[in-house]
Amino acid sequence: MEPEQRTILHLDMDAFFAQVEMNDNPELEGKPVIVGGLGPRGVVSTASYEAREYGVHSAMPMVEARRLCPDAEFLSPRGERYSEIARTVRHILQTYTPDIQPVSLDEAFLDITGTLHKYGSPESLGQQLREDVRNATNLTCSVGIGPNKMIAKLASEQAKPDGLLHVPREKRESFLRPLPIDAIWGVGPRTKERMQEAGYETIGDLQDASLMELEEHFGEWAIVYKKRSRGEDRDPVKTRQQAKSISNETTFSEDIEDPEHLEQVLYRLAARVGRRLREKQLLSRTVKIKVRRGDFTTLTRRRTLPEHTDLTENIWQRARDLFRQQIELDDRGIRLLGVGVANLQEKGVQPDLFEDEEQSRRSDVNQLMDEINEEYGQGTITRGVQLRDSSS
Ligand code: TTP
Ligand code: MG
Repeated sequence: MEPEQRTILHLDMDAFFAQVEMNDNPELEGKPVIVGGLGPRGVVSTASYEAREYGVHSAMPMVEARRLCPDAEFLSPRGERYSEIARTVRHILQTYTPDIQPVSLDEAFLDITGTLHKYGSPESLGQQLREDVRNATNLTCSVGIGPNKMIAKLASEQAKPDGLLHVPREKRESFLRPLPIDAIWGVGPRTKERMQEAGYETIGDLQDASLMELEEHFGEWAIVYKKRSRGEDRDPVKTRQQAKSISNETTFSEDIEDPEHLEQVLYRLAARVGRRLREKQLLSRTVKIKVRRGDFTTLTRRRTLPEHTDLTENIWQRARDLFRQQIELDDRGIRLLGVGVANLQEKGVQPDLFEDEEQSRRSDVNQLMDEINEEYGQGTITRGVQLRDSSS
């Protein structure tokens, strides 16, 4: 479906783990319930709305939750049970549309563009769905509906708990206007800080800024923020099949500490991933690295790109940035390195808004390298500049 005509629904269960526990054990009804790791280093998975009033929230250390709300019920998670209920919910979703993108156990996007007519309005479809979920599980959920995934998700957040909010296409700008800048997808804590330093607090501030002004602060990302602030998001609902990722990793025969050596390996992995992307005619927007240390501690870090790409150069640059900025090398050495891409879409689905001369030049070089490597064997040619920092 064309992005201009889509209707997207986002469903998210309310205080999922806690609600399941309360539903399975009526004695917990009305009490603050906190589910999570109960050991000394445990963290909160979720807190019931009663417990949230004491300031308890997901990812908080359990010791702190105990301090804030000592009289709560503290429970360790029952993963099997939550998955069982998640499956029930998934089955209900499938009676509405096959175009479902599960995001986590308790959350999914649905492209309801094609089924809307059966229900009369987005609201009545959403209410029917909430009722079906309620009848099958005895649990409440919240639903957001909008012209794209970003709006739908923000709408379901505002509808919580046990609510529904529909933001029609023509209302999206006014809906976004009062929200804080980090409601925009891709604006994390660090970008938020930078935006605030530049004087932008709300999405409305970004709506009012000129593109040129934004470019001064955010470079290539300005256009992305501008579009997002207006409520534009062309990312389609991706079924599990389409959401697949591509990755390559390598384990060393002995642990490596030398950063330059590691970056060379990182480059080769990025090049292999880029080649596989191009073979499959796919573009990616998320680059991931995986690092396993000598003591088997494993870290993964990911970053989203401003544009879809299949270029080795772009994948490599992000992978290297992640490696340099987020991985601290120490005497444990590195045992395994991996590079991957996710958030894939087929080439040609989206007109490339970000195509420019530099990009097409790189594209030519990549294609040439693929051809040469195909003819003469992998690794025949790699970029001479591969380890030079071309972003600075
Ligand atoms: P969320 O949907 O983020 O949270 P929630 O359902 O508990 O509450 P809300 O009403 O705000 O949607 O996450 C769903 C479940 O995933 C949650 O119940 C527990 C689990 N979870 C974790 O284990 N760790 C986390 O950090 C988060 C955010 C969630
Ligand atoms: Mg939830």
